[in-house]
Amino acid sequence: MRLRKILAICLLNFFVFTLTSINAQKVYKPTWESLDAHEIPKWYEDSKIGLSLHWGVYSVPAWAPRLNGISYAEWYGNRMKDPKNPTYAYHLENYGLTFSYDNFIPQWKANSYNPEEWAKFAKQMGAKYIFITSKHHDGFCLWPSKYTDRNAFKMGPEKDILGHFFAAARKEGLKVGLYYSLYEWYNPLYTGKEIPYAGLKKVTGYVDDFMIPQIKELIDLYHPDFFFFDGEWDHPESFWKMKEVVAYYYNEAEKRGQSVFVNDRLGKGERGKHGDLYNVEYGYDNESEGLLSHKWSYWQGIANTFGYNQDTNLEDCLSPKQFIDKVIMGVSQNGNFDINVGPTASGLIPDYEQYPLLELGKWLKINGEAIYDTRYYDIQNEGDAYFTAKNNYVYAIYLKWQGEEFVLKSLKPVEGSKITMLGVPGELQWKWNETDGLIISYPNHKSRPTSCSYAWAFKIQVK
Ligand code: H79
Repeated sequence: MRLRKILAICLLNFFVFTLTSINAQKVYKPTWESLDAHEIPKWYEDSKIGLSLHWGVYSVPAWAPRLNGISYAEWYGNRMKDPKNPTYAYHLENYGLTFSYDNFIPQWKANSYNPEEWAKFAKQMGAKYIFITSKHHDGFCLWPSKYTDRNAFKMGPEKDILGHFFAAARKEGLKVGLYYSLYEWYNPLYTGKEIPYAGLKKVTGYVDDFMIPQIKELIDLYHPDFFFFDGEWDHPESFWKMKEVVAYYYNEAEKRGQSVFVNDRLGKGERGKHGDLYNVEYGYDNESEGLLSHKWSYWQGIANTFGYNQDTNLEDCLSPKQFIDKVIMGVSQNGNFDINVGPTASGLIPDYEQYPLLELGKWLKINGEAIYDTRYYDIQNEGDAYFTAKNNYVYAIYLKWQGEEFVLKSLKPVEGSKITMLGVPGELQWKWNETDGLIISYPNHKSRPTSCSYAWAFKIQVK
């Protein structure tokens, strides 16, 4: 009898223990140790391609000089005040000395704002997630923040831009995130300099009473799937208290069972150290960087600007081939590609920005199998062939057409392996030997397959 009772208690304990551990949420603490244990969501690793948008008051003047091909048109509000920068002269000529940046606010009408179109476009180009500037360095907010009237609901467009954005993107099945700039160039709360700043509500501390509450407000209102923070470089993490912010974000997401991530811009000197992914903004040297064992993402404007720049020529834009090559090279090195477009003030994505992205979408319709859900392979590339891996397969994606024979010294298929080229029906003949490696023949077609004209992917069983 006694034994039975003990057994029953044991059993009960077992159930209670199991049930509570199933329901147990991870709780993150505001320490690097705790936050570093957070894992990047599988959905992000699988997704590979995302669409980033920079849209705001700066989309009205929409101008910046180009330096080595790159422009930062979203920096207008800062550069217009620097007599050494061409933006100063441009502003003087077009608007005059007394026209302040905040005078652009009422001119931002966002008349053609149609986030459903943007979300559909993102899907067409093959992106699995989308994100937008909730607030850039100019401090203008794209949501009805209760902490400032400097927002698109109270001024300018008079719309809850983020509310519509989240609804539209989620309706299309995209993950949705936000860009948020920690610093603001001219916010008197931040700089301590009393200057006119449209919409400002006076509180005591920028970080404690404004920035942190704003980020929490965004989390609570929209449950974003991720954050790309920026503008962290003025101060260390201890100033911004981003460990607290990220712990709050992770814990709120845990409660909802949501898999979220943040980038590594969490304080001066912290890039490449913490956060779920490391952000590379422009300039990544494909050959020397090699394998990056930490998840990273490549972030750049397709037209080499983030915000809309009216002074963009076709040659300022990546061509479809340049862009698709970069995507392939990045993915083979454990990267995602977060490509940015800058809609016009009214809300249209310029045609020259759409074109390369839509070409990527077409390429992915055939070759997506070699990109999505893959992981990096032991070797990133062999000459013009870049590798990705999934299950028992390696995909060798050639950036250049080779002719009738494709030679790969670094791959050994399993015996009897079928080798195919994505988009081309039928098996290809191949042979392998110790000296020459793998030789795939492409004899049935004297010319390139018409399925694609940018890059060609072989599917090879290696396990
Ligand atoms: O939001 C986009 C950029 O505005 C922001 N990050 C991406 C995602 C960014 N802020 N600063 N930087 C990128 C790099 C700094 C560039 C600068 Fe300059 C060089 C600031 C001053 C000199 C380029 C030239 C921008 C303004 C003048």
